[in-house]
Amino acid sequence: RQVRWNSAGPSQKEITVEGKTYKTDSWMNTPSSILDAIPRRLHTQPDHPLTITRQLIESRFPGYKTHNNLFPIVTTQQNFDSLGFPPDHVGRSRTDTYYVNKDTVLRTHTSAHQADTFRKNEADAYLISADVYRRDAIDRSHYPVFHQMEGARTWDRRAAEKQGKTLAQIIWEDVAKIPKHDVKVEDPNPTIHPERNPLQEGHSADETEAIAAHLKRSLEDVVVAIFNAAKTASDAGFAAADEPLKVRWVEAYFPFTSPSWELEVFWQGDWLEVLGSGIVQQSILNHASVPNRVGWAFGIGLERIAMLLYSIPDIRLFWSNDKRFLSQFSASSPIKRFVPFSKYPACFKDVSFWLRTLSSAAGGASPTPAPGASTTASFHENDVMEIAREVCGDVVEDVRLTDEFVHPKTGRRSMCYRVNYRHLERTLTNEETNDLHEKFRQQLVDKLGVELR
Ligand code: FA5
Ligand code: MG
Repeated sequence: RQVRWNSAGPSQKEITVEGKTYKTDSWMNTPSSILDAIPRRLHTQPDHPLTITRQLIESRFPGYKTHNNLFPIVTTQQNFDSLGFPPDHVGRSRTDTYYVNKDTVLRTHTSAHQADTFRKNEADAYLISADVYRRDAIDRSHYPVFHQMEGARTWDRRAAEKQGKTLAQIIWEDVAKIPKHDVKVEDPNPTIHPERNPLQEGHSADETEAIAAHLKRSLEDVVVAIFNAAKTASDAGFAAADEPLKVRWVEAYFPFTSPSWELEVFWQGDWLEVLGSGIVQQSILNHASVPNRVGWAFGIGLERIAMLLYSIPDIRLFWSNDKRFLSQFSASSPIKRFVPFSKYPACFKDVSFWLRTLSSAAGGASPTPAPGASTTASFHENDVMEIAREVCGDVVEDVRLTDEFVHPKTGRRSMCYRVNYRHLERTLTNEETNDLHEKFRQQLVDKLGVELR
């Protein structure tokens, strides 16, 4: 075990993760099950589908400096401040982010390393692949630990000057070097827009258009490469519909890029977001002591790409040590579609409860309270999700809110969640599921102070 809880005196608590020790405080909300995931580093495990996916993407970015081993515990400065997140941004909330202490978090995205990597100034371009951590919903495409690859490409104005060219000229020349494709791309929004996407200070319109073109062509090339790899797979799921690949660029917002876009791929009848990207805010490069550089960055979800590539139906499978899963992937042979082992039966169980109220303690419900008479204590669904993960581990496939109402007289709020229990590797017994569900219900009471109905 690489994660250790140390007890140093009655009020002092610390944790040690891979030899690094952190003091915890009242901000600490990271359960040991999450800390235990840190040493796994799935994206570097030989023949793991996330490793193969990472390598496939890396192969489309020759010359980019790769980082695959950056430590996941970072400061709030790295994860948020260095990227221009405002102090009240929801991403900073303890309901969304795993804290170790007030100033220390498990990185929520690979962008946490952007400023430091720019500051190192080792290369014009880099790729960072890493595990990231978010308190989030539970379903087949969300898991509290997943993997991202961050990429960035910058150009140095002084290098252009030396060559006697404009920066835009140099970038357009680089755009021309990116492999061409004939995939249909929807991209209706103008790069520059007076309100939504005004030019960044110091950037010319031509530079901005050139950087945007380089970013978009580079990432389209990745998606086309993934699609082609999936197509050559026998009976490929991604290409199974025999439909041509369709992608589109959608305007997005990130505090650290402007303009910003998400790339979506049409898959199984729906648009699926695969990455976020944009032109790097000049202030970030300036603060990183490379004010002469301009460029773009992206962050892509490796699980999402691997699920497309192999037709992997459930994100929990990436964590499986079952040979029936792992033996299906090999870095040295062509991509083959994942053959699911038989799907074991699902078991649905509901839990309904009243939320804790702030005024109900004082004598309970009054005879004729006005609607909203009692104030509901703060409640966040991610806490329910986490308790489900803590109690049930990967046996829980899905947790969904199925009903919610406010009592007309007491003003109390009731919630009903439906939990789908399903083991990936075997059939659960009734007893096991009942046991898990009972523990889950009890933990909701103990940790959230709800009243079961
Ligand atoms: C970000 O994390 C930004 N840091 C991306 C970025 C980097 C933008 C650099 C601009 C410049 P977002 O939260 O949308 O953005 O996540 C990026 C990608 O990670 C998503 O498109 C998706 O592919 C993947 N992703 C996000 N949340 C999850 C999740 N819970 N499970 C699996 N994949 C996820
Ligand atoms: Mg997004």
